[in-house]
Amino acid sequence: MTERPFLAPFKGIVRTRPPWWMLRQAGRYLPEYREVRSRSKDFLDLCFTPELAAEVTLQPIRRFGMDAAIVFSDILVIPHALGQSVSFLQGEGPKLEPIALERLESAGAGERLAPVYETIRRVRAALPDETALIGFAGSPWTVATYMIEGGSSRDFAKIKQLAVSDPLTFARLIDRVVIATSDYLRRQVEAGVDALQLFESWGGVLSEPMFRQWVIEPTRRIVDDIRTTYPAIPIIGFPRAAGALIAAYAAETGVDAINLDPTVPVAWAKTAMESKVLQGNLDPMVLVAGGQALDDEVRRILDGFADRPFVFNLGHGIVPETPPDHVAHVAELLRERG
Ligand code: 1CP
Repeated sequence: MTERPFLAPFKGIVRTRPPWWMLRQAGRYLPEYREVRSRSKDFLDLCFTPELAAEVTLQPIRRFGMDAAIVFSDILVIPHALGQSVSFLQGEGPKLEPIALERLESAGAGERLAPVYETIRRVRAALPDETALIGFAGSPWTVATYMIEGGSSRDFAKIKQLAVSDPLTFARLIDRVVIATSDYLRRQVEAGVDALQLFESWGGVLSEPMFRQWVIEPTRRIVDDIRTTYPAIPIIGFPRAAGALIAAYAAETGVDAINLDPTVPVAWAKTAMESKVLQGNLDPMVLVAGGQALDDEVRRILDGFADRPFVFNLGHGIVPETPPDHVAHVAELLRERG
C-alpha cells in the first residue's frame, strides 16, 4: 500500500505541502450533490442509501483531489439509531421529536446504522489508494443538544436546565450516547476508515466545570473505548469555539489531533498543544469571498503551521454559497507548495 499523505502528520512527518481536506466537503455547494440529493426521498434516506452516500462522498475527491474523504452521513444518525424520530425539513434544519429517556433503545448503535458501514466499504473500494477515508460522529454533548432541544438552539436553555437541575438523569442520557457512539465508531474502523473525527460543535457554551463533566469526560470515555480495540487509529477532536478550554480538551481526552476553529490564534495553538497534530483553520466565509483575502489567509495559515504536523482544513463547515472554483483555487495554492 502506498503511504497515504493524510496520515503522515500522525506519524510526526512534516512535508513542505501539508495534507488537506475540507469540513463538509460534500454538500449543497456542488451541483453534482444537488443532483443526487434531488433523487433521494429525504436527507436521511440519502445517508442510508449506500450507493448514493458513496457517490456524494467521492464527488469532492474527483473534483479537487483532497487527501482525505469523509464518509457522508450526519451526527444525528445516533439519535435516530436510539429510536428518536429525526427529520430534516428543507431550509429549517433538523427536527427531533421529544422522547422519554426510558424509551430510547438500549445497547449500541445496532443494525440501524449498517448502511453507513456499507457506504464505507464502497467508498474504500472506489477511492484512489493514496486517499484516506475519515469516519466521524458527533460528541455526546453536541448530539444531546439536538436530542433535548428538538433541533438547533440559540440559548441551549432546556439542556442546561436539565444538566444543572437533574444531573443524574442527564448523565444517563449521556451514557447512552457514549455507548452508541463508541460502538458506531468502532464499526466504522472495522469497515475501513483510516481516522475518526469527533464533532463537538456546541461545547463552547459551557462553563469550565460543565465542560469538564459533559465534554471532556464523555469524550475521554469514547477515545478510551476505541483505543482498547484500535490502539493506533488517529482520532481528531473538534471542540469548536471552546476558547481556552481547547487546551484542556486536547490534554485530557486522549485525542491525537485538534481541529481549530477560525478564532484560534496560530501561535497560541502551537504552544498550548505542542504534542498534537493540528488541523484547520480557514474561515469558510473567506473561502466564499475568494480573491486576495483568500490567498493571504491560506498563506498565513500554511506559513504559521509549516514547521509542525498539520492538516490544512477549514475552521468550520463549507457553506452552500461557496463557489466551487474557490475550492479548486485552494487546491492550486497547496500544489504550489510542492
Ligand atoms: O439538505 C441537505 O443536503 C442537508 C445539509 C446537510 C449535510 C450536507 C446536513 C444537515 N448534514 C450534512 C452532512 C454532514 N454533516 C457531514 C458529512 C460530510 C460532508 O458533508 O462532507 C458532516 C461531517 C456533518 C456534521 C454535522 N451535522 C455537524 C457538525 C459540524 C458542524 O457543522 O458544526 C452538525 C452540528 C450537524 C447537524 C446538522 N445536520 C444538517 C444540518 C443543517 C445541521 C446543523 C444544524 C445547526 O446548525 O444546528
